[in-house]
Amino acid sequence: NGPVLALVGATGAVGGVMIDIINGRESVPWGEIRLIASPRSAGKKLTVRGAELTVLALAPEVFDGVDVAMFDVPDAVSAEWAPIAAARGAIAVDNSGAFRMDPEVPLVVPEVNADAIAVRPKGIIANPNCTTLSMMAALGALHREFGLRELVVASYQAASGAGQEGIDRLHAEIEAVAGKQLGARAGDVREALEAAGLSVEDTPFTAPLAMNVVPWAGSLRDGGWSSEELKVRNESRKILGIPDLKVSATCVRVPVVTTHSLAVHAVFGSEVTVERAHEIFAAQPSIVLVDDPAKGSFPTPSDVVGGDPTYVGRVRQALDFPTALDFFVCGDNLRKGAALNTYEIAEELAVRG
Ligand code: 11C
Repeated sequence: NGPVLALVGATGAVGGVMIDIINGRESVPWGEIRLIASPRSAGKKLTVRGAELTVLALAPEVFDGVDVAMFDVPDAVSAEWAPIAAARGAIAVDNSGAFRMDPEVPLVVPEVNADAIAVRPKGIIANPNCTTLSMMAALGALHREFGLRELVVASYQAASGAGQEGIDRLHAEIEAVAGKQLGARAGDVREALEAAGLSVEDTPFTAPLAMNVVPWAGSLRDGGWSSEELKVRNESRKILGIPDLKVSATCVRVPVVTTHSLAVHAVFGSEVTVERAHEIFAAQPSIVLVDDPAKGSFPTPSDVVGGDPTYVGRVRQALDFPTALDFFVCGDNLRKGAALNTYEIAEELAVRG
């Protein structure tokens, strides 16, 4: 009758995308799907593959009989409840940061390291941060041929990385600055937001995001690094299986609603050409190559949002670095960056029995 799938966090921003993804699949391997959320959201009714399901309140018993439980909830909720689900016999696939760097928890991007899901002593599998994920399909494919040695990246992260609150804030800021002649004097955007009642002391982005870029995401760590930059470093090493990979990241928020982008400088163990990189990208089913700058053709977030693949363009052989490539990637941070990759791991588990 098929395995039982649970979705914890069914009523959140990523949970909604997860349900869209399940509804959009031609077929699913599941005999039953359970929707779970906080007691506050329990009782809501949501339609999944034509059936109206009632959201259940998070409790230990809801995991009884569940084979795979996907978690799209804050770190602290996952830290408490993924082990409970695992103790009740489910494999927890967790999209929070709670377990990603636990050596007993695989961190999986199916097209890069699918086999890692087989070794999961805690019954938990982690899904990477959306910023790391956005470049993993491209880097994994190149690494298999050229051997990745060093990575220098700058991110251009969308507001929805900060959840619904981030989306709402960006929309409100854009409304507050719309039609005004701003951007010629330091502080004028900030003043316009304050005048519209949008305190810049109380924003998920630390600074105005409309008409701006903000070199900050996450929380402060030693040495002036942000938690997001350290996640990019640590998670890339773990997913690619290169513990000593040299990584330097600068994470930047941009006024885009959804779809993270990254400018990537990747140094390899052998010489690389754009032609071969194009062939490698074209052969990877989860990558769409959009790379014809003479025709103005390259990926941008507003052109690719809502899509499942990683979009890659601006591929260049770095002029002063014979073993390095520079390129630009865009990936929907709510789909492949979160819900889709989590769901792909769950389906892989179902396929492998
Ligand atoms: C952002 N990447 O764009 C973050 C959101 O570790 O799962 C996801 C945080 C995480 O703000």
